[in-house]
Amino acid sequence: MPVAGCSFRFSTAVVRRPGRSVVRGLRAVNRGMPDWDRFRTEHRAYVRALEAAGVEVLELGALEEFPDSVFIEDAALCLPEGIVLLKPGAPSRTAEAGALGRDLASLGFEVTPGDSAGHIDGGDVLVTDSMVLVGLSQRTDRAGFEWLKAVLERWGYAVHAVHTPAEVLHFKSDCCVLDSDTVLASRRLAEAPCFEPFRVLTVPSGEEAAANSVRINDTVLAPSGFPATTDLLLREGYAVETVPVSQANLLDGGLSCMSLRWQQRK
Ligand code: CIR
Repeated sequence: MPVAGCSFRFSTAVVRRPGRSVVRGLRAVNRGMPDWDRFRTEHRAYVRALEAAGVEVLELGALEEFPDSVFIEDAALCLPEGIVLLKPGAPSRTAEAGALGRDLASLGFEVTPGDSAGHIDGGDVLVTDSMVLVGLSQRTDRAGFEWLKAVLERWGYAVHAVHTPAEVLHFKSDCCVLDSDTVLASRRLAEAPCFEPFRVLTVPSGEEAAANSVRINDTVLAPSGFPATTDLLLREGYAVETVPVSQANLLDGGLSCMSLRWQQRK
């Protein structure tokens, strides 16, 4: 059952180290090859930022056979009530969830198998304090949504399907939770009816990628290189830590997708 703060108060995060194969990760448009050393350096900075925000970070080993497995958020959903494996929609990523399930089980976590007939990526699942919004997208279909809805309703969550614009890979590529009542979103999502109950801060034009920020406890981690968004967040009273994600960006990844974050029950 969702409780106030459950969408940004976290005790635990799981990340996966990038393998050398990450440079072959999927991308919609080729904007240059990621640099492996830079990717690794940026990933380490990301882990340090998570720790500084107050979560315990559990680091899983690299999976060379899955170039995109550093984008771990797409393969599972972690909530205080339990961990659900998902069913990533890209054919090269579908089996990532099984590998993640084995890793999580070896850490002692119980997981609900991702046995949906459809597909669903974690990047399309926005957990807020009052509801879970699932973006139907290139990676998440109606069957995947219906399956996750049935799982989460058993845990007391209200789950709604929303539309992800065709040019946006994942719903959360373009939005994030800032607090119980507020989301940050790109202009193309900001006016979506799904955000009606929320106060929406719109990312300044030209900085759309900064909508993929992530609030963790009292800090908003925002991608570096988007000064107008950082200023907006500071003006609104949020504590902001900027984190470089230039190499993940080349693979359509950002801050939210490189960790699973949740409040573990004692
Ligand atoms: C992919 O296309 O699946 C990866 N290259 C990027 C995934 C980013 N995940 C996310 O935004 N949730």
